[in-house]
Amino acid sequence: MAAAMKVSSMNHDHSQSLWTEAREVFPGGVNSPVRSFKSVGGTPFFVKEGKGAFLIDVDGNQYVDYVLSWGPLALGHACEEVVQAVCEAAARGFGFGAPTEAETLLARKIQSFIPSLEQMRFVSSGTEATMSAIRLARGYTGRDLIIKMDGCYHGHADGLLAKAGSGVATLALPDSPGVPEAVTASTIIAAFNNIENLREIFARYPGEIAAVILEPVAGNMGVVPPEPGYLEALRQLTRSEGCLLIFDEVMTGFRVALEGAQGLFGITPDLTVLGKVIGGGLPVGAYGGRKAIMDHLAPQGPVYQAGTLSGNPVAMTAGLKTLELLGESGVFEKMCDRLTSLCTELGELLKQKGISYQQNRAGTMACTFFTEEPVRNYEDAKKSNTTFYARWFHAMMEEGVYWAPSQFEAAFISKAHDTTVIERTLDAAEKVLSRGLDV
Ligand code: HOZ
Repeated sequence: MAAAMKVSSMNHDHSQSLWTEAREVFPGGVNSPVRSFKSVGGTPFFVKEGKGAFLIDVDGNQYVDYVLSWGPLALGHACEEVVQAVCEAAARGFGFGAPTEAETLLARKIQSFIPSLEQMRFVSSGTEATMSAIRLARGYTGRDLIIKMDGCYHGHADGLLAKAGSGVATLALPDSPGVPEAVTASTIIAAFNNIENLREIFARYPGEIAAVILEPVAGNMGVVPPEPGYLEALRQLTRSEGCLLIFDEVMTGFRVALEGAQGLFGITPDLTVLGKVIGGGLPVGAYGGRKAIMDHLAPQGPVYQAGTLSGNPVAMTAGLKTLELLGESGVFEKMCDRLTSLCTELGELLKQKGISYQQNRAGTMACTFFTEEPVRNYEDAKKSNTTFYARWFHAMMEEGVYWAPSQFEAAFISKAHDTTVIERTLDAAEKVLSRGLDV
């Protein structure tokens, strides 16, 4: 694919040389697979800094950033108030491996938006949080099996790497080698947005399912919202089967609504997993839910989980300041409005050019699929034209707009994406589409 790419009019010399060196020290040149541009071709740029809605690479090229560190930067890059709060916290010490008030302050802030987390536990990543939530669900119910949805991604813990989205979908990998069959044998795959499929699975394994885990709005097969009634039926079914419902809101938390997908759709899960925005760009994950369930966690109960960096005070501070600013009156609504108008106008431009597309959006995350049919699940998402997506991605990057380097990821907006930034994005799209892209 890289060979078919138009030669860039931007200078990328410095990025090129850093890439050459990075490939010597890191497998595939990166520390997380989707960053490698493998599915869209070409060489990733190396970032020098981020400012508001923009990324600046080491060659001085500027991009409107719709990746935003894969979601966490809801206020944009290097938001002054967050930087200041983080510097003050860092000056007091980087971490102590002992309790600090910052943990409780962030927990209380999260509860003020998402009250179903009666108790929570902070960890350092979304992967760690989902993995721990699953262990807790098994420990609580005394059952082993879990159900996950085809194309949902819950981090790279062994048992959750079956039919996963995100990088696994981007690279079209089969289930990962290195994961023992005995582990994935405890994971049952269901189709997203298909309640009948779930009923069949429950009928096959009565009394054996510990939990159903899903992204309530899928974000790692591109963005795919739940069909009306799906989450309600899922809630009812899991309750009647005596198993836990786990919402992985690592992506949707503080993205589809301040109250998360659970607030938006009015469905209360038993456990919730959070990450990304709650760390404001620093590494934080969390899982939590009803006290009666959380009480099973050590040291209160027997289910073990621990972490040297858990609740790190600098990361807690970044998350707290981010949530405080994001929760200010009108901020989130404005972000949603701007993304809606970007999607609408972008849709108009694509329509004018006769390009088939589907646009899925939820709050401050969205995804354009290049396909004629609605995208309701991973099977649908896989039908979209990924070759065209790669062309679109590169052409837009040439015009200074950076979407995710994969069809199977979301685009995010931040508070810093003002109307000028949106117009700049639309101008870039107009130029790219007028020049023409082969479908
Ligand atoms: N799984 C992340 C996106 N959904 C990738 C994060 C990264 O590569 O930084």
